[in-house]
This record gives sequence, C-alpha cells and structure tokens, in this order.
Amino acid sequence: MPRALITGITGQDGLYLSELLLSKGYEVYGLIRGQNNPKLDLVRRTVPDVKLLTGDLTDMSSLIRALNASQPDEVYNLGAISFVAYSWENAALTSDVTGKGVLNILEAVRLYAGDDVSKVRFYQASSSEMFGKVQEVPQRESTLLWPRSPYGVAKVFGHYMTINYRESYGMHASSGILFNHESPRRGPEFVTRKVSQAVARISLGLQDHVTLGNLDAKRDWGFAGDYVEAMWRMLQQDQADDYVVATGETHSIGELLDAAFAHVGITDWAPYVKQDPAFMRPAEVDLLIGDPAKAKDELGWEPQVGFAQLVGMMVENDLAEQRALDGR
Ligand code: NDP
Ligand code: GDR
Repeated sequence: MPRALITGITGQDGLYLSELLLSKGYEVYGLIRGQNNPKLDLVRRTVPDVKLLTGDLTDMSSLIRALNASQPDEVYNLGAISFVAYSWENAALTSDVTGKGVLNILEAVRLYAGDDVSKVRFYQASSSEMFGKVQEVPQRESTLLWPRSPYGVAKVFGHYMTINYRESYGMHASSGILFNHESPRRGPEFVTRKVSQAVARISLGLQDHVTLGNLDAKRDWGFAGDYVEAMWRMLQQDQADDYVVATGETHSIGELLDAAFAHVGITDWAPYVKQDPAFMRPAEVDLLIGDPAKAKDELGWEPQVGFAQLVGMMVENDLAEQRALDGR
C-alpha cells in the first residue's frame, strides 16, 4: 500500500487530495498544527481514514518526526498562508510559512531519504500568483515570474527551491503551477466563495448586498477536484518536472457576479454589489490565463468542470447550507 504525507490537510486541496489518494488505496497521513485546530472536526468527518500527525512548516523537527512516523512514498506540500490579501498584513510570517516552509520540508525530506533520494517523491504547490505582472498571455511554464504580493514572492522562493533540490540532489521534486481552483470547500475569504455565499443569502432574503474590491481583475478559475488529480499524476511520472495546471479560460470578477446571480435568477446585480477600497490590493494581478498544454500532453490531464458549472455548484451548495442554517 503506497503511503502519502500531506501538509495543509485542513485546506480545500488537502481534503480533495486525501479523498483521491484514499480512493486509490493509499495510506494517507496529514500534518495538522495547533493545540486545538478548529478544522480538526471537518477533517475527521470528511476523511476519517486519514491519520493525523502534529507539525508545522516553520518547525523542521516536527516535519522530520512526521516523515519518520508516516514513512511516505509521496509528500504533497500544500500547507501555506494562502490568502494573498493577508500576505501584505503579515509579510514576514507569510515568508516564513509559504516560502521558508518549503525549504524546511525539502530539507527534512532530504535528511529522511538519506542515501536513497529516490525513495520519496515531492510535490510543491506553486501558484499562478507567481506570474503577477502580465508578461505573456497565456502564461506557461517558461513565462517570466514577476510576483506582485508577499505571497507571490514567497511562492517564487518555494518554486525555485523545489527546482534547486531536484537539480542539486536528484530529488523527484515537482512543482505544480496551479491557477485558481475553487469548490464548495473554498475558504470564505476568497472571492468566489464570498460571492457564492452572498448570492445564496441575498436570494433567500438574508442579506441585502455584498461588498467587494476590484471587479476588473481576471482569473482562470477551475475546479479543485480536477486539480488534485494533476498533482497526483505529476508524482507518477518517471521524471519530476514543473507543470501549469489551468483551464485556458479567463473571467473577470464582474463575470463571476453575472454567473452567480444568474444562477438564482437575478440578471442585474448592480443593486446588490458595493465596492470598498478596503478590499483593493496594494498591487493587483490583473490578468491570469494559463496554457495547460504541457499537462495535457505529458500527464494526460484536462479539466472536467467548466466555469458556469463550477459557479453553479458553489451557489447550490451555499443555498443548501444557508437553508439548513436558517431551518428552512
Ligand atoms: P487553504 O488556505 O485552503 O489551506 C492552507 C493549508 O495550509 C491549511 O491546511 C492550513 O492549516 C495550512 N497551513 C497554514 N499555515 C501552516 C503552517 N505554518 N504549517 C503547516 N500548515 C499550515 O489552501 P488551498 O487548499 O486552497 O491551497 C493549497 C495550496 O495550494 C496552498 O499552498 C496554496 O498556496 C496553493 N495554491 C492554491 C491555489 C488555489 O486556487 N486554491 C492555486 C495555487 C496554489 P490550518 O488549518 O492549520 O491553518
Ligand atoms: P487570489 O484569489 O488572490 O487570486 O489567490 P482571491 O479569490 O482572493 O482574489 C481573486 C481576485 O478577486 C479580487 N477581489 C476580491 N478578492 C477577495 N478575496 N475579496 C474581495 O472582496 C474581492 N474583490 C475583488 C482580488 O483583488 C483578486 O484580483 C488565490 C489563492 O488561492 C492563492 O493561494 C492562489 O495561489 C491563487 O489563487 C492562484
């Protein structure tokens, strides 16, 4: 039975990846931090077969202990401070976790593997946020990185550190440059879920508007359930490499609002949407659109869920959640 260790087990991707690996017969270990993590119950309910180990990406000794306890064939580093807006408020902590945390786990894996680096395969959760200021459209593996947030800068460090460990030590270390991916499990701080929750509440008469920032930014949004499949496929390749994972389609926040409100039968959303500079970022990533050709050619990976279906799935989920909360 293959064994996998996942950091970021309480996050959106950690849950989907756990389900995928469990369905493939893996023994799955998840790293969980904190003395009373509020998401522990969610993990236990959603993926009860995952074995939890305590640790933190900023504490290398905890990572070595987790590796020794789990003896993994594959390590998926999904843990990060992942909210871009927050990364300006706490740039140093973001650098420590999202950036140096990658070095900590790479080094822990190297020490754990000893003379036989081939015994562990490593996945790093890199991000389209690394592209930042638009240099090329669509963005591909070779596009110049120009990050525009402390989060993006930290991800660039982790990305190149992963490549460096592959080139320096021959580690099977792959980096997935994943574009935005969403789901009903997306954190409510991210724009898609903020919108789907608000639209559900507005259509049920529980809220009268939603306040957002920049409506013009464009993102290449896919479904998280599809994207974890690409992570797994990367680690099944003979050679480790870097891959863009995206849909190849982009939509503005305005178009997200069109789709989400249309789902509940509202065609003019203007009366329900306010803008506040508090939600604008010091530097914005204006346009993300990925070219997933390499992932398609080499991994045989293609997205299954389109934009309208994704938005509909999220709004439906939030309608059901709100009805349950409201006792309807
Ligand atoms: P989430 O924000 O949902 O999850 C982040 C996870 O990181 C949580 O489990 C969190 O645990 C964990 N974490 C935070 N700090 C630490 C720490 N110090 N040590 C160990 N774990 C920590 O993110 P997603 O699931 O959406 O994303 C997974 C990864 O993929 C992240 O690295 C993200 O940056 C990256 N990514 C995501 C994309 C997306 O669109 N979703 C696109 C590209 C990359 P806790 O519950 O304890 O806070
Ligand atoms: P992003 O996702 O920054 O791309 O990072 P987010 O959903 O936070 O923002 C997307 C775009 O929407 C604009 N926006 C708002 N965003 C939020 N969160 N709240 C608002 O009210 C709002 N109004 C407008 C933003 O300015 C931005 O342009 C996500 C994370 O998952 C990262 O971890 C990951 O690496 C990248 O996707 C790829």
